[in-house]
Amino acid sequence: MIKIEKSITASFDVDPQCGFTPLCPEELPVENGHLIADELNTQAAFCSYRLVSKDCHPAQAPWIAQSADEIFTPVEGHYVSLDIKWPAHCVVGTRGNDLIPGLPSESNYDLVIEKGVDPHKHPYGACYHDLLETEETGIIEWLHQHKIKVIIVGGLATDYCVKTTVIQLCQAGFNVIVNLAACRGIHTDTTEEACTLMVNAGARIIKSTNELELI
Ligand code: VGL
Repeated sequence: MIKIEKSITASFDVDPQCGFTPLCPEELPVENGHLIADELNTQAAFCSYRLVSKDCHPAQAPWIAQSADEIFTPVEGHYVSLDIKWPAHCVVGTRGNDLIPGLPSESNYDLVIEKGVDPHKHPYGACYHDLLETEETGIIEWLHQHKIKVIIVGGLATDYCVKTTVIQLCQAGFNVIVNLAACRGIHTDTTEEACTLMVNAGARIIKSTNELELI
């Protein structure tokens, strides 16, 4: 069991949005991505603050694939700010941008972080607006201001935005716990690789909140 001291612990819901679930099949549906709300709510009960990040993309951007063949191909000429193409997802004002059913409304979170607003940037991690990690979103500072030392993370998708956010938080010096029951990945192989990379960065991985207890 991992002992959790609530006053220094925050819960972080990474991109738990309909655009990453079968509720929006034309976007980036992650298998069972819509089924993580209960476990995210349970992990939040161990924490004194609750944060959520959201992909808030424009409808048009250089990284948006125009056909299925373009998905995962490199974005030419933008190598420092953009890497590969994805289907349009989580566009502001569409259902894909909404939080999945079962989560609190945004106003009930302590911090909401919007990312991917600039069409010339498609960040994965929630701590920086850019892939080179030069432009902070403000989360790290916010967590320090609130005296947070431990962060329990869940969300979508394990192999992209969860992985990168977890590694960024580890590098910023936080004690990070990844709750697998509150995450879903896009592909099995990249999800396994993501778990290795997160552990190597210093994160602890738990199967579910059953492994946590409050002190
Ligand atoms: C994500 C792929 C592309 C994610 C976002 O939230 O994990 N994955 N954009």
